[in-house]
Amino acid sequence: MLTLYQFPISHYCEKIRWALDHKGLDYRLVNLLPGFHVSTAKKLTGRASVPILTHDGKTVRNSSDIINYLDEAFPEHSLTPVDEAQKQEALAWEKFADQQIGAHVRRVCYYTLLDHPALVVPFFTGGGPWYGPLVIRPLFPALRRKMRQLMNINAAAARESQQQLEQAIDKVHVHLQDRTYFVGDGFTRADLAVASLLAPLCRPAGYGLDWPPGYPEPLAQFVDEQSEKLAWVNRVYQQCR
Ligand SMILES: N[C@@H](CCC(=O)N[C@@H](CS)C(=O)NCC(=O)O)C(=O)O
Repeated sequence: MLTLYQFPISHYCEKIRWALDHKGLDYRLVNLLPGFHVSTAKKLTGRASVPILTHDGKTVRNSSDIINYLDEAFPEHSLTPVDEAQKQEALAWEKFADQQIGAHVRRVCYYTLLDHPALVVPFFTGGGPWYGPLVIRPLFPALRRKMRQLMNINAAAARESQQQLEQAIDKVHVHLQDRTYFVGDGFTRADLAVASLLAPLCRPAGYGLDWPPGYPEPLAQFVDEQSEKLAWVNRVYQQCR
């Protein structure tokens, strides 16, 4: 039995949902409540972060290690190219997404969204235990303080992350100008990683969240400015998710 411990809103967890779906695997989702996730996650891995995958007595954390595990345990519909040069290229793009996109998207989004509890609390509690909203709503101010501290969410850091993201989105845009996929001529973990980690900016239906029709400012303006260069994210979600 495959079990994914996750947050529905987390784009690193979306990487794994997509990988599992791409392989057509049956799995159980355990949606954790932010803050309360720490005890479950630490019991499983000794660390606080999700996604965490358990399978037949084995526990794997960290999204790229989970994809490695899935490709070894379930080689059909592999996300890792067989050709060694293409494999290294796909892994390099995935690392780029994990390091140059993931945390910056999270900081830029939360910088705006944490000021809008009515928007963000349903993201934190949807699909979780029934008591989630009852617990998270009154604790939200404390949770928000902790998140801002842990993820360095403030105006200066958000501005810096926005600049880093602009560069990363440009790099992706240039690379994809004359090709459909990042590596070779098929969908790989490179496409999956970059698209899922950028997805919160694009709100694609396949992500599984009940996105709002638009974002509040200042996030709305940033998303709007980048929308042309991000059009491929929605395209890859429509075609491959
Ligand atoms: N490098 C990790 C990053 C995972 C990550 O940042 N997870 C966030 C959610 S997006 C998390 O669990 N944050 C809560 C915490 O660390 O306590 C991966 O690829 O899995």
